[in-house]
Amino acid sequence: MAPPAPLVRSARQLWRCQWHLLMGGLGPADRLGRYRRPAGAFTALPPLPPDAAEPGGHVLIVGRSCPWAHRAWLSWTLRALAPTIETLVVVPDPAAGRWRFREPFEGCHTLRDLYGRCGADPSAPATVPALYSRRQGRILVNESARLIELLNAWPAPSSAPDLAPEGEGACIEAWRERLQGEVNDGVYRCGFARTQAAYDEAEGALFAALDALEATLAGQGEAGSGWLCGGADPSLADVVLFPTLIRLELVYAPLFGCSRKPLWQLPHLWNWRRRFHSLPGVAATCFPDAWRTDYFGALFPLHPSGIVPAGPDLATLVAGPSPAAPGGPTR
Ligand SMILES: N[C@@H](CCC(=O)N[C@@H](CS)C(=O)NCC(=O)O)C(=O)O
Repeated sequence: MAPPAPLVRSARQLWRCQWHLLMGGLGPADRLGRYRRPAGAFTALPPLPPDAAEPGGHVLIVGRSCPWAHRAWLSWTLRALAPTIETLVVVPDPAAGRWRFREPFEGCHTLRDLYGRCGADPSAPATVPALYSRRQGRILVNESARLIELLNAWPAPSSAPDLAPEGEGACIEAWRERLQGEVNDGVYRCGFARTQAAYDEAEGALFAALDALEATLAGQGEAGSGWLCGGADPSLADVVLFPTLIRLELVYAPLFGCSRKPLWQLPHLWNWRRRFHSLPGVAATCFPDAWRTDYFGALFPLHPSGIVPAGPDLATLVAGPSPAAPGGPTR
């Protein structure tokens, strides 16, 4: 039997109050209910450190579920920087709302402790990714947009691709600018929206950007390279797109309401994602089970039951041509 209407009404009101309270900490919003990402601590692009080429001098701190860390991890992978930069994976502590080290790192148990030691303002969030210099004993940069630029300038093997070749500069910049707000942060703007209008605005911008990406890739025709700026190798524009797109059906569609159009309906983008995933080393940066557990587990105000959904299987999303593409499998 349905619960009595007055009970439903008061439970709804109570939940709404608590939801706003919880969301205040999780996803700060402006007065129109639009999510506004808080500013970080070490956001400027630092100069290339003099000991950049020395093995063991630098540590890239990442978390498996974080898409901002994922773009740094991808840049590190594609640039083959393992000989000079170690990666260190922190694990979430959802009850405390922070990242912790598996083993103490530089005497610290949590990322917050390390930020504190490096002189970060206590009000700034202790976020991944962060690039730490052992010699200087400090975090050089924690803004992923700058971090990937630094990694692209880092001394790398001659076989490693330049992720920002000069001839593609304007194209890369234009896509990065758009993707950052409308796609990368766009999915969070959908999920953390506090009003229907805020959600509608973010969701509309997100799918308009995905349509624009699809049109760009389709416009390259058969002879195109299939990367966003048409180069022989993926660029930073492709790098920043991948972490969001690879989480789309697994997390952002079911949890953040980014479900207007499943990606298979954008066949060029679907194939782009499959190709990017097949680049050497990329699959090793993907952790679908951890993504699901971390997002659905940590974002309690959006998903109070805490039940982690089962699918879809990542392998099915990167296995073959889009079902909508000519010659693709029929559904
Ligand atoms: N501006 C940062 C944002 C990074 C970010 O928000 N990281 C999240 C995980 S996806 C985090 O570490 N949050 C911890 C916190 O806010 O305390 C970047 O792009 O690098």
